[in-house]
Amino acid sequence: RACNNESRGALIVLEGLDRCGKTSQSSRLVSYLEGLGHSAELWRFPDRTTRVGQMISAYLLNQSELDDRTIHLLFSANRWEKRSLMETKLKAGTTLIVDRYSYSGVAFSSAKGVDLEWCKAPEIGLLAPDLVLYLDMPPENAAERGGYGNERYERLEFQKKVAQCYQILRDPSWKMVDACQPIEDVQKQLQKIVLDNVLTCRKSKPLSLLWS
Ligand code: NYM
Repeated sequence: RACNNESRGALIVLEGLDRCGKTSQSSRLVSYLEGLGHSAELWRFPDRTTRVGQMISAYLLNQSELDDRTIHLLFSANRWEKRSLMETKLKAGTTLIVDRYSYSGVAFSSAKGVDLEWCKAPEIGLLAPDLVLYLDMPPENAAERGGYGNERYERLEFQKKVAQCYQILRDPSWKMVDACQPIEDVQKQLQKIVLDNVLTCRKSKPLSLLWS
């Protein structure tokens, strides 16, 4: 019933620090929506499967060095290369649950000291999410969760800066969810917010563009 002529899919983004639970919550949300008969897909950025994504992956694994602005533009290009498919899917009625998006792009690069407005510029014109869910967790707690792997950025001091940058980007429409709660409780809260959003994403509510 979700895929009738009246409805389009919702663009729903999960954001937060590394290790806050975004990835497992995102895949649970997709299962939840599918269980209710909605068409839904799990997307993530960076999408490491493309050629740009492979360059990003090598950088994150410390197998290559790139200037801060260069890697920023690659992350952005990785979103641009998926933009038209994203629009097609949404218009066809599929809801996209997206694990990280432009806000990660701006927060992580500006945490390195790159100017915030400069960071936003290449994101202008990408599809704006219908809903941003921020999984809120103090950097110290995130760091304790199974520890960090070996990827770039997985250091407590840097994550504290990223948290500050997210605070600057945050706007009143973001839904903040306390990610320190048990995983089932976080999921229940997310499910309610997401379902409400999916049900209101009619075609009469057009897609908008970043940054609005
Ligand atoms: N990251 C992610 C960025 O620096 N810029 C971006 O635009 C995006 C989407 O990549 N530490 C960072 C955040 C993460 C890392 O993400 C890889 P993940 O979710 O661990 O694959």
